[in-house]
Amino acid sequence: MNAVLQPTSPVRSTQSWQAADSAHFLHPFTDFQSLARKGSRIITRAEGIYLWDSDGHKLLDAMSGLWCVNVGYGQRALVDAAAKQMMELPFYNAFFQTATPPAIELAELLSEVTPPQFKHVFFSGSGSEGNDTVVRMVRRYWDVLGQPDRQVIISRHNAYHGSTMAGASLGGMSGMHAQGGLPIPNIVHIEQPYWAEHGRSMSRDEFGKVAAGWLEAKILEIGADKVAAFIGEPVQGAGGVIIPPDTYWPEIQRICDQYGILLVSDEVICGFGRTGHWFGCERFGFRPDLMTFAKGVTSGYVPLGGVMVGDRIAKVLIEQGGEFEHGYTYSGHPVACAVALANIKLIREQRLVEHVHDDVGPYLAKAYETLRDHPLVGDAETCGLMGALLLVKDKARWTPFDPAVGIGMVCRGHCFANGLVMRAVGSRMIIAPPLVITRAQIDEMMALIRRCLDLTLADAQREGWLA
Ligand code: PXG
Repeated sequence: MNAVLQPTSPVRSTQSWQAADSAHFLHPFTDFQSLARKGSRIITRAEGIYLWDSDGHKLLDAMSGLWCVNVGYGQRALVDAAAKQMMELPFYNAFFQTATPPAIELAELLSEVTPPQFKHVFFSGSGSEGNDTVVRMVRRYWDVLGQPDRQVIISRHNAYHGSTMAGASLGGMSGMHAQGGLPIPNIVHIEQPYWAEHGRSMSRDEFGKVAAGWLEAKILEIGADKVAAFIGEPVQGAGGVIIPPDTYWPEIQRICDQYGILLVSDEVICGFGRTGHWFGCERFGFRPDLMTFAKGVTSGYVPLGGVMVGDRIAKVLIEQGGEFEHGYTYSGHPVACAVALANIKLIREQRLVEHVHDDVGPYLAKAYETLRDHPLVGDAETCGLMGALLLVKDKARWTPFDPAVGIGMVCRGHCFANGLVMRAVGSRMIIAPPLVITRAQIDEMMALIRRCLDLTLADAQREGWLA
């Protein structure tokens, strides 16, 4: 790993950063007053899989920033690619019959590393924008084909597809829908394939088919001639690393095929090696018509997103569509594309997808198995380099804690205090570490996780939360 920069001493004190932060910076998904009382943790530098805060504390970043720093921090090749491109051509657009070399080369490379039906890409600046493009493109496709009534896009409860109007509408987060008049029309949701919540009376495999059947039921309820597409994350990330049974996606594919409905895989988290395959749809064996990506495409070094457009749709839009009236200033931003090129080349050269598939993915899976003996852990599961722990009050029956306890946030507090970044989604503790993580670093992470679970258990015993 290259060290890009030597540690620099912070120019301001933590207190001064925090005061300016709460005076001026409205953070995403944040209760502003409550954060102002506590003060932000200021992250000042990073290297490999570690972060340092403004007080000099070192943290193992088991969330890869926000599911994105796949190649780890401090990769010189990405920094050099950005600097070189900024000197040569920091920006030019792709609107009026122009293009730039990095955008063209990235489009070419993406068609190589994605499944064979993808030969075209539409670039955006983020995953949310990518999903806005999905909504526009899916509806345009059916318009061009003379089926304008095919408007409805089916998604899932507890899905996350971003925070723009379309992204948040596709997503199934009730808190988001409660603010701002969402979802927009013609987006509906079915239940998620979460076995622990909906399927424990069945085997996982049986449940996978039942959960996919909810899509068929919804299509029949709406009328197949009104349904445009189904969208899903191969593994739901922000929803709590919900790993579907292996029977789920093939059955979803069968249903989409049967009714002629477009299938969209939101690969913003699962793409670029996270599951031990280049893309999550390859792990789960389905063949999407569109694939949203962001995050791992640049390992988060600069913002970039987009949509891979499968042949079925590309052919119609190119041959019959005329002008597609949609695009962003930064569609194909040359600096972002140059960084993505360097990132994807690095993933290939360092064989990071194979590293996850053959080595650290199975190693993490075994390590997670051992957590099943912990008194707080109801379930422990992984998929590639994503992992989830379900914290329960009663192991035998998986009785949940009183939500007022906020057991996940208690555990997360211990993680931060002990040098580990883990995320809590309700009572699920989740991880998605950089793909460059080694076995020794997984051992280190597991020791931290166990310590934090022990501390959380001690709290639960002392406070009477187990009663
Ligand atoms: N699709 C998926 C599957 C995502 O996970 C987006 C789209 C939106 O991407 P942008 O780049 O617009 O943020 C995401 C983003 C969390 C968390 O709390 C997850 C995301 C974003 C913010 C927080 O786990 N995923």
